[in-house]
Amino acid sequence: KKKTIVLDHSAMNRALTRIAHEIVERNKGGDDLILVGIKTRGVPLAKRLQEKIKRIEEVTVPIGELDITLYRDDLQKKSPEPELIATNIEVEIKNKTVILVDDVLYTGRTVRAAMDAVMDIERPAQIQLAVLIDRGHRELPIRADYVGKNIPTSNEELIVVELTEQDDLDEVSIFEK
Ligand code: 3GP
Ligand code: 5GP
Ligand code: MG
Repeated sequence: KKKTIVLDHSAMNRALTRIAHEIVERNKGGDDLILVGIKTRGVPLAKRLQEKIKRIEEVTVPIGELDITLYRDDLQKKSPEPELIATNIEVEIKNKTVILVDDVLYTGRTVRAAMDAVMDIERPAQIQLAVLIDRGHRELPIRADYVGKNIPTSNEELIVVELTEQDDLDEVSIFEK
């Protein structure tokens, strides 16, 4: 049962454009940044931010990927901690600012696992977090530096994020589980 569309293509694009501007403003440009997408949908979002930052600053920020397991076999029950499956970060992160990118921020456990994965590689200067949607319900002291849209949800609701790179359209909607 679809409840509502919370972001359509234009709204999503505007939110990502704003985040790209916020990233270069906060970091005084695009140098010394690395965008790290959390699979799956964090990866195309990181790519879109890379393109937008390139248009604003004329620098190509390198991209990496983290694959962190689905830790819920059905999406209603909580179970073990999310775990890292694979990293693909080809660039040196020492003394760089790593910007983690994910579609939805919920309990914060995925981001915690992602921060561990980054720190296991090397010590970055900073880690920042960009998410398209913050749906609340944090279980750890984690917050995003850049948020496309805050959507207060109940635990019975589900945010569905569709991106043209993987789905047939750009849309974020809320469903009843
Ligand atoms: P993603 O590839 O966009 O990250 O985790 C697998 C997919 O299931 C995710 O796709 C995410 O969109 C979706 N999903 C919906 N609700 C949840 C949830 O509560 N936890 C996790 N891990 N994924 C969820
Ligand atoms: P967390 O670890 O913060 O609980 O959940 C974050 C991860 O789980 C993100 O990678 C995100 O894809 C996924 N996730 C959690 N809740 C939702 C949701 O309601 N919708 C979608 N699309 N993904 C979610
Ligand atoms: Mg995700």
